[in-house]
Amino acid sequence: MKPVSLIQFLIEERRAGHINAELSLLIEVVARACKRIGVATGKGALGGVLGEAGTGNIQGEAQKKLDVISNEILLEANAWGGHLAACASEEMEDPQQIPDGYPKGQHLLLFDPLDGSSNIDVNISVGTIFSVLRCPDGVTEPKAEHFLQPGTTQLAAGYVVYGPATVLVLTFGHGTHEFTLDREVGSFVLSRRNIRIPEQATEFAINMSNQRHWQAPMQRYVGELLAGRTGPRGKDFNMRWVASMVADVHRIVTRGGVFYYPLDAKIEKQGGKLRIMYEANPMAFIVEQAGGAATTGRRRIMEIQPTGLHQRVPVFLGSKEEVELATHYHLEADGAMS
Ligand code: FBP
Repeated sequence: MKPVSLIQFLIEERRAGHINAELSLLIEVVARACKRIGVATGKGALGGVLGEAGTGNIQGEAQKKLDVISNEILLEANAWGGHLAACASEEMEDPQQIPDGYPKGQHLLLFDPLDGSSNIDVNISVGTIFSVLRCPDGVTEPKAEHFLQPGTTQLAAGYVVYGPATVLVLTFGHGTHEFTLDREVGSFVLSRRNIRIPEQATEFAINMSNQRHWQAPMQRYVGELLAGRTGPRGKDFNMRWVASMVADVHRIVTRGGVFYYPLDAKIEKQGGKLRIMYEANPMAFIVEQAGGAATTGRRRIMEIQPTGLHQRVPVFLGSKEEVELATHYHLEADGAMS
């Protein structure tokens, strides 16, 4: 079969009426910026890009040099692209306006420029996660409140994994598709179309070191996974935890499984670990479009009305049967299941 490039795929999506020209061009700009981030991460110690930047972000986290570099690459590429009204990032407190003198577009872009920061210096896969929303009509200087739209209003979502291969996974709400970077040619090529995540799973991903802090329903659910065929589930489960959400989710998009970052006593006050606007919502859209499910353990992530640009939520996502069972245990414990 003749290889289909990302550009050709975007033209097909436009002809199918799934996206408009501006959104198509915006995705091209984001993909090109991610190629540059891939080159920077690939240099490692030789590029002087490892280690701390010496600065902190709005989340109170120490920024890695590559967090800052990736953020700047995405801002610069999208500033002059002409497809955006504004963008927002994990690394910035407030939205970034498009500089005067540059044309503005109808879209809002949110991104986690480098997900899995704790893995950068140890050469484990990291990635970029992004989500695209429509800018409300008549708004010329979008503020944080204009970004606070439920995940169901996303026009596009995607992630890029910088691993042995550089892979882009993308959805516009008409299935989830994978593109692999052909490093010789320098372009993303379609490698899987209309991905389906198996409904059943035998692999789960969770940070087990938090177990003693988990709520009772999570203790019960994971306890049953660990009991395997000797327990009520009657089958064995294997565990994986890369600690880069993009890598853990890409494994699920590739061969099924589930990913959990539940609420626990340590992070209760902040509402969770992962951020709804540029981690949970885009991943939920991608997973749901591939036949999986994504909840907070109690409700569908994409139906949440966000209240803050850097709001955190619990994340349960992946193979439908497992996510629904874990969610059922939480609702049952809450007495919400009559
Ligand atoms: P950032 O690296 O973008 O801050 O993302 C958070 C993250 O690294 C996720 O990628 C990952 O799933 C999780 O935190 C790992 O958490 P922990 O350090 O508790 O294992």
